[in-house]
Amino acid sequence: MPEDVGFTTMAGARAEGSAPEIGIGMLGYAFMGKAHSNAFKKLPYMMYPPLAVPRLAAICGRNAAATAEAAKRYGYEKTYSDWREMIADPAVQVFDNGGPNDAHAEPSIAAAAAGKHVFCEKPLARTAAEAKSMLDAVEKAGVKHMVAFNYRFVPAIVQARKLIESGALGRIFHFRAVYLQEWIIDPNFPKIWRLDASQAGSGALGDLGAHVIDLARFLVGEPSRIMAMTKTFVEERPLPDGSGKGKVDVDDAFISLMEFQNGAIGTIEASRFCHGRKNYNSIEINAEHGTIRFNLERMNELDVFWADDSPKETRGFHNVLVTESYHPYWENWWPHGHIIGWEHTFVHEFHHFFGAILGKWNVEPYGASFVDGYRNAVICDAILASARSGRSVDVQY
Ligand code: SOE
Repeated sequence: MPEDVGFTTMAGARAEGSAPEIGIGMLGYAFMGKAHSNAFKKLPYMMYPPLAVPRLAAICGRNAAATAEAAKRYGYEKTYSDWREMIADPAVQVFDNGGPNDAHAEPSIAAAAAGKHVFCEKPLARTAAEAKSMLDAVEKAGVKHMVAFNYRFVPAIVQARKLIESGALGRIFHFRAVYLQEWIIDPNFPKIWRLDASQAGSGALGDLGAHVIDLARFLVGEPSRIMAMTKTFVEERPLPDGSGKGKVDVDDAFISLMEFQNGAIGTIEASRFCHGRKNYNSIEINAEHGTIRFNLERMNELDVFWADDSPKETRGFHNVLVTESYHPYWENWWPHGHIIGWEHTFVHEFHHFFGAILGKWNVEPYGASFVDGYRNAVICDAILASARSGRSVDVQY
């Protein structure tokens, strides 16, 4: 069994000798297809020498012309329009599911049964039951599995985790997180798949809320109880094919109270109706010895307040630029202050997954496995149940 190495060991791991190739079968060519492909190409020369070299074996998509264009753009060797054929390709060792939420379960389950390691975008599934079927499949197949909760791989978030793990912050009292965007306030924005429950499962909850739920579990621990409300501000939208209007059956926003097994309490929320908030994933943790605060729109910074800071006359929040060579992952990048971006979290994430595939470490606790994806889905289901009943709901995995 691989050892549970610390984040520093894992982040600094490098190939001894020539690194093996790992064949990638990419499902999807849109936003996540672009983010993942970019990371596959950058990884070998930035996490250098790489543990493994991703071979862009195949990319699959329903639209043959768009898939062919993506293959040319990123350098995939083959294209498929049927994921079943791509999964059968012996050149594919890793099935990377970057498709919409309703395309997560069936292809990932089939890929696991075919002996492929599976990397799946978040949220893992539309419901906890669907997520559980995916977890059962990968565990039965004995393949490695990971969910793309990429914010676990922001250096500032890793640093926050290390501060908590070391005990420096002490007992945690509060977790407070918001993930706010502004892109569907216009009622004429069409009812795309992210606004359709049959395709997405939920709205802001599964798309943005899943991220803050994962960070709550990654930094604080397991929730024990939640109490939530959801809201759909625009209840009808134009259909993408211009054939009329459709009812919006997902949340535009949610707010939830959270109680954790370790006694901490918190609030989380997500909305796509916040003018001026572009990709505002902001968290704050208040603890026994201090407070930490992070904002994705300033992702290289971590604000830290130490209760015992001295002299007390100058006690205040420190704004730490998390870009020193001793900060997580920074030995791979640039001199301090030369900041990195959202795209680089995917490079770190695949470095982590490849190390797990090579047996150097486990996906957990620093990466999110399908167990984390399933637990996340249970919490999302509990939030929707609480919003429907108006009562608190215990979180039971
Ligand atoms: C859209 O809301 C989105 O792309 C999410 O799907 C991603 O997970 C998030 O990282 C950025 O916003």
